[in-house]
Amino acid sequence: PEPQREAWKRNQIASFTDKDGFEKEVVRHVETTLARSMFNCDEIAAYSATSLAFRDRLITHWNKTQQRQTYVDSKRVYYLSLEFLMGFRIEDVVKQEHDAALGNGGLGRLAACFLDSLATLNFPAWGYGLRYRYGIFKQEIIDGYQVEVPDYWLDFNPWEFPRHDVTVDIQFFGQVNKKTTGGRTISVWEGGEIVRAVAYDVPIPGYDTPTTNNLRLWSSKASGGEFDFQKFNNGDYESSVAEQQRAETISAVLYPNDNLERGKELRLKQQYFWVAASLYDIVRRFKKSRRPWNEFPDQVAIQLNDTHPTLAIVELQRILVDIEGLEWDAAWEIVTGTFGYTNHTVLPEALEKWPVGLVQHLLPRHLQIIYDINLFFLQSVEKAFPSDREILRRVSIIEESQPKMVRMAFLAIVGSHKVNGVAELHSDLIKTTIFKDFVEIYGPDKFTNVTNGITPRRWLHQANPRLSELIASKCGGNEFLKDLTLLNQLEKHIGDKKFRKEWAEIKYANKVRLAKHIKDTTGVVVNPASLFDVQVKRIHEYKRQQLNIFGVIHRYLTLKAMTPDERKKQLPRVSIFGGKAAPGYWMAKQIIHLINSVGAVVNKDEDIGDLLKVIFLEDYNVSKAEIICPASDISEHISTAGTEASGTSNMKFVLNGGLIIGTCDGANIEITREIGESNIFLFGNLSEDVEDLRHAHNYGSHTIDPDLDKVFNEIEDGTFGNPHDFSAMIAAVRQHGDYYLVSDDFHSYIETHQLVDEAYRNQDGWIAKCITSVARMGFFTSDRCINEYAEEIWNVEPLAVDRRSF
Ligand code: 4GP
Repeated sequence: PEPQREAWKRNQIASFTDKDGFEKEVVRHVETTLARSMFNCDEIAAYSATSLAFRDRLITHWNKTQQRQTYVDSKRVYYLSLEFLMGFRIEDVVKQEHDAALGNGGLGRLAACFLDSLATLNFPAWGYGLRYRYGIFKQEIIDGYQVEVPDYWLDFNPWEFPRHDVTVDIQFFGQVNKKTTGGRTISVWEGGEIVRAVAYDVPIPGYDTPTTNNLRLWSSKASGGEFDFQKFNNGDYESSVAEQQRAETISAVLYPNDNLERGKELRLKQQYFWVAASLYDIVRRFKKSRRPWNEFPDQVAIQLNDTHPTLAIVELQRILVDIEGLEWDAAWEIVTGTFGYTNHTVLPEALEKWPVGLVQHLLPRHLQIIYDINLFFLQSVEKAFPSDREILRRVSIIEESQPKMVRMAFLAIVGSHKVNGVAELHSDLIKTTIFKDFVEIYGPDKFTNVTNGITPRRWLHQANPRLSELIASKCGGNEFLKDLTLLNQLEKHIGDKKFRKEWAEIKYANKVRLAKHIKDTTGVVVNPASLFDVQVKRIHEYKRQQLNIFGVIHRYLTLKAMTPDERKKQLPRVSIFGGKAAPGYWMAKQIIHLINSVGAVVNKDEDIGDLLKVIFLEDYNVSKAEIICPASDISEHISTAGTEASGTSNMKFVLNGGLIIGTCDGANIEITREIGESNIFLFGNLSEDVEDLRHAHNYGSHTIDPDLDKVFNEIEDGTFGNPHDFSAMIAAVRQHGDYYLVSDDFHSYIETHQLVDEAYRNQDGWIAKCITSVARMGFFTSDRCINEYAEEIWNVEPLAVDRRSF
């Protein structure tokens, strides 16, 4: 009401236009919310009060954004992802703050960057995920081995808001019965068990805009309330809480696999629980508008982040046909108009398949619908390719294996209007390999590419504030954080000596900071003047940390063979590794063990001193990436060509003024195109040759690179501990066909590292390369990705913001 408006405005949460306003709010929270005095305000209290003060403002913006989006009711984007690898950190006070580690690696971090861009660009968008009680495990290194420790991250999280009033009951198991009502036969899914989904909301603020979107995470809870008092009173305490515990298990833990699927029943339960709750929410919001159903795709775009949410396609078809009473064809047109599917990998072991029997048991009605989707799809294929029986077998959503399997990627393609890969090479590869038949069936237009990107707000401005500030001083202020192509203004300053000097000083300071972190966490002292060579990412054979550590051993042997005088001429290097291995991935764990074993020998070798240090940083995560990326001179993106869909840390390192050594794979190729071949160190075989090489290994003669052979011999001599521990790694190359082409690429890898050394000796030239590269990185902002998705896949517009109303 008008009369109260002014009073309401006065009482509104201060919007912190000045430091004092913020400080007052912090003090207010210490004294009232936390009921303490400033004299007994410890770190935790200071942290809590600071976040609460900030949170107040966030909530105001969030509420207004939501009100406005509801009022305008334009098309919304829903990003469904089982992982959102957020990471939070505010220096010092914030040692208190836990990383929100709800993801494994690239796929989850991409989702987090996308949320940031969606809000910054003012798109009406929601993220939907699961609120895991245990995020990705914490990694400890004990005696050189990875040990997993649970990460219970929900102790105190000021950034989430439980919505106990937003709940959805999710059904599992049961049976399907046919019923006739009004002359129409319908399928009714009955019986089974119900688990309740409770919403927890996390506000996602945009940069330099009041738009604050919502990330909704579902938590599972027993539907029958806290516990069964009846059983409790009967003295059966254990089973009175059993139901609750079983229900809570669904959202208890993030599966710790990256680029690997393991067909566990609980995982399928997670997937259905999450998509059913999210769709219920989305459909409820749509129904409020009372629009006809055929307008659903004009109001709703749902993006499937990998195949994990593919059941959403089936669930929406079920809602429309079984519950809303639409005809099959009309419903299917709505479904396919709504969904888009992003593929993130071509690795066969990562493609999701579920046993038909398991789906039948858990989701009986969904299996029927999947069979019907498949039937109609195969009928259309048969019509188009009448004499080709083979193609039907190849593209069927049901794989006729023992046991029969549901191929989730095929279901995702059939149920979406667009399918995209995440870098040019990868998008081409999916069209010519795993999804080739579907390009024949649907034509090429259904398949597209959106090359990944990263948010410069976090990966430059927050992670590397000094560099961001220096860049701002040359690019006309902070605008570049919203339009990253403005970085190109840096190029005209390359000749400016003072600028280059400042640039180099910032890099050095960042290296000092990382050196301190290394000292604090490993006890090893490294010289910040050395070349810092970094490979941090999930440990995986295809990412080839083994190639890196074999290269390090080669360097060590080369240095050992030198005279002291020769050694003096060598460039000191620190090889830094970090990354988690999936707990069940034995070979990846052996790789970690080898890296640590090499470090243990090299780091205390007095002949070598500073010339080579080998560091394994424990528990690599988003917060640590923010310390590591700004401190890197060269980073390694050395996957076997054709295996890394895109990679995004390659972009983070270059944007932070580091160069990269890499294969012609994923986004490395586009990075090269943008920054120029002379600013990147490429090596190794090309993707088009990989198949032939593998074939030759298995069916022709396979000779191991002689330098690599020497490395293997040294390991086998016991230089780095019990050789038996590493025999499988060596055998993978020597005896088992060297699937990842370690030997084929070894020589060119070593040679290219020599070029890196030479280039680094010319510091002026090196800095010029770094600045040029940063200047040309504008393309790799996630803002560009989101605009491409919006235009090509979602058909949504941003919602203009009126700042005065905030
Ligand atoms: C990852 C890819 O391995 C990585 O190349 C890509 O940059 C990232 O997705 C984001 O698109 N894939 C996975 C996975 O994490 O589990 O498939």
